[in-house]
Amino acid sequence: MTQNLVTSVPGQVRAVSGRPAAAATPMEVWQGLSAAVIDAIAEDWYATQQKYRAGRMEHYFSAEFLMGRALLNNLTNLGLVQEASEAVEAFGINLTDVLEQEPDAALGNGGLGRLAACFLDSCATLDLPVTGYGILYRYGLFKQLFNDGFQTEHPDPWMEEGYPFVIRHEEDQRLVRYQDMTVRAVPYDMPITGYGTKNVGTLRLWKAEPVEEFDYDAFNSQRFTDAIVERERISDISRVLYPNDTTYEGKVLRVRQQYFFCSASLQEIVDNYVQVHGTDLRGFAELNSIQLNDTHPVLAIPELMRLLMDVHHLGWEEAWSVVTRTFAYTNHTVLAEALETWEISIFERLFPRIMEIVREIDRRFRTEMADRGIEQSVIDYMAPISGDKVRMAWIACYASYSINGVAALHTEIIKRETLKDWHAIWPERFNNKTNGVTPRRWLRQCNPRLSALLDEVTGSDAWVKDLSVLADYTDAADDAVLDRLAQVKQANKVDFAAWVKDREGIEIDPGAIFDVQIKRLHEYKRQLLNAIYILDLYFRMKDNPGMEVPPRVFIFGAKAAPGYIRAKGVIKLINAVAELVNNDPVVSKTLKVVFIHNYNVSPAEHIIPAADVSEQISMAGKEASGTSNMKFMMNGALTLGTLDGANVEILEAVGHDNAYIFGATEDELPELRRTYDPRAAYESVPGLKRVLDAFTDGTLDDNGSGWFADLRRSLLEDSYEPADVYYVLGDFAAYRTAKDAMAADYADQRAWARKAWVNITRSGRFSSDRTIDDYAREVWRIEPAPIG
Ligand code: GLG
Repeated sequence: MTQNLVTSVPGQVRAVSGRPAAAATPMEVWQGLSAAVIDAIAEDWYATQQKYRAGRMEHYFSAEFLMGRALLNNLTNLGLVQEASEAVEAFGINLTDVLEQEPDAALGNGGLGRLAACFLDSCATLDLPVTGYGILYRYGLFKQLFNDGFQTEHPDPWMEEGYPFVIRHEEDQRLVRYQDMTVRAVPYDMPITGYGTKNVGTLRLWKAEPVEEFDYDAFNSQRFTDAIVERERISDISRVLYPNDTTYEGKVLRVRQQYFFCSASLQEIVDNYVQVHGTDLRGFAELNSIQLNDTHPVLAIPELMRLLMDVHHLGWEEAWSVVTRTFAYTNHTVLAEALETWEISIFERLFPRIMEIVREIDRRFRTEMADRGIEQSVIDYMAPISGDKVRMAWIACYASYSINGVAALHTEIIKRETLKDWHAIWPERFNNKTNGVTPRRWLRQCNPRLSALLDEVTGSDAWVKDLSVLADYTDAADDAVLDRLAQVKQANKVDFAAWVKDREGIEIDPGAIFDVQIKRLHEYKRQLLNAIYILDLYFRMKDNPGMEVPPRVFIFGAKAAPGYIRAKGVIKLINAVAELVNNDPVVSKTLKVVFIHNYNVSPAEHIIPAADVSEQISMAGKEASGTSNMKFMMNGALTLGTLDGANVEILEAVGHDNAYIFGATEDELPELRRTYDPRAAYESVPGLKRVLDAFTDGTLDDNGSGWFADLRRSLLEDSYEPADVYYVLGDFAAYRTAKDAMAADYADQRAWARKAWVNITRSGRFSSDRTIDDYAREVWRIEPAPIG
């Protein structure tokens, strides 16, 4: 590092604001401080890129990177928090206020996008030669507001005021050609600092721009609009992130987006290979591997074929041999609607050459399978093309050398069901990589009090780079440490209560149990089950005013895809329950319901350190992994969950005494479902009838939308799908028992703190450093390349 921040920041602030640092706005100070951070890492960043280019590299292709804020993360990683604080205090502003100026880079929907961000952090920290590639969306995930309890969506122009953490590299631009347009792809690079290392990794995000600024002739002949329209059509490609977590729409534009970043990234990777290693592309796969984060980047497979054959003149077999040793595919969900398929007509229209290659892949696939003696019906099912559709997941499975799920149970399910035909033929391609989260952002940075306690108990900050060391301290906690842990949680809850008051206008009691469910709103995640519990508890308290109920705050955060009406119905319902509970003069003394609007990475950093209970209640078999479950565990919240996704492994790590597990298991469900009658549950499980009737009897107001009646019907009546597909009523009784018991256990603060401590110290295997180490050794075959 060339300079100290205290000396460099004032100049940067002056350069950004055009006035003395002391006269600058907090936003300008944020800009200046951020620029000073870039200045501090520039040499190392360049050196890292040069070093990585020379050897074997991994490229992480993802349509989403849910990065959140960058400044504090970088200061934390570089050990510059204190220095930055002094630097800005010198002209009379405190660091917290500066940090609050930063918009979230919300270039992702949920788990999949945030996982990509955690992975980049781990790759940088482990000095691994990995680069992320994606799209520089001008608008990130929509901003959520509530209007009468209904979700409304608003644009998120996150970099409109300037964003110092992406740097435009005009010189590295590429042309991406479609049948109907040619587009300039201009890369913007974001530095990815690691903790306690000089290496700085890169996330390269492509922006779509017209090849020419605008049509000057059209403009000159007064056709102003014509000149602008074409320009805008091109800018559309990187304009918005699709706001669907697991289902998809807006087809042509979405396919354009996917091809856009795949083509630009591959052109660059291939050119780099030629520059460094020469023109014989047959060696490409020895030096490059590409991870496909779900099916969104699968167009990279035919695109690499095209580049190798049409530009670099390899024959089909040679090119196919390179391609099938280059790609690895991660599946993130078993929900059928997320396995992308696209109309052939879209491909024909956008890129006929790519379609021609897909057809040839399909033809050869069919021949190869027939030679293997596979039955025709199975071949038809597995083939890349079926009917008028191209099946992206099937192309990925055919062309990839590695196929992985994201938690042990999920990988078993894809082997057994979702991708069973591929597993039957190529079992060796399948492997599990249980997800992880970065302990830098999700512990070190968001929970300074707990971090300080861990430093003290373990005698150093080594856990930040190797979270597994905490396991040695599970038994090291005496009562004094446990009491300290309880104090840390309490102090975090006090901070959080103030944050909630400020942001949502609701008073909550820091002495209450903070019970939290934060994740995308989806039926399978069963926020509805949680709402039903709250409503039932409300009625139980109304019936029985003397009932001993530990004070609780139920906290939600969730966005629903704008077109997913039933999910929006659940949001409205939870807000209506909040209305009812929070305004009841008696019940509200004990219970509060808070729906945090616009849930995102930054709110999560406030919520998670303050949580006592982590709700992970998806129907077993549906949540591929979950990652908030890991963040909560690391911060000492106890899991209330089903045996789904990574919850299974969390339970393995902490034991039954330190988690609250309930509900039907994945292997029990098929049998249970055969005879399941939700109406019988409604009639016979005490309390259920009253709760479901309250949806429609005037107790809760859906403002005439009819949405609550729809929710009730979805649980009780067969329509186009069977009633209660997600087994909400089936699991309700077990959920209530577990949740009541959990709340009662909270009274013994020391016993609770001990459980929390076990969770924290056993969270090592859920660090994304462990996940990335597994990928690096078993899939990517790359080595650390420290710059010194
Ligand atoms: C998915 C799944 C989550 C998973 C995440 C990251 O729904 O269970 O944790 O990816 O692998 N589509 C997703 O967001």
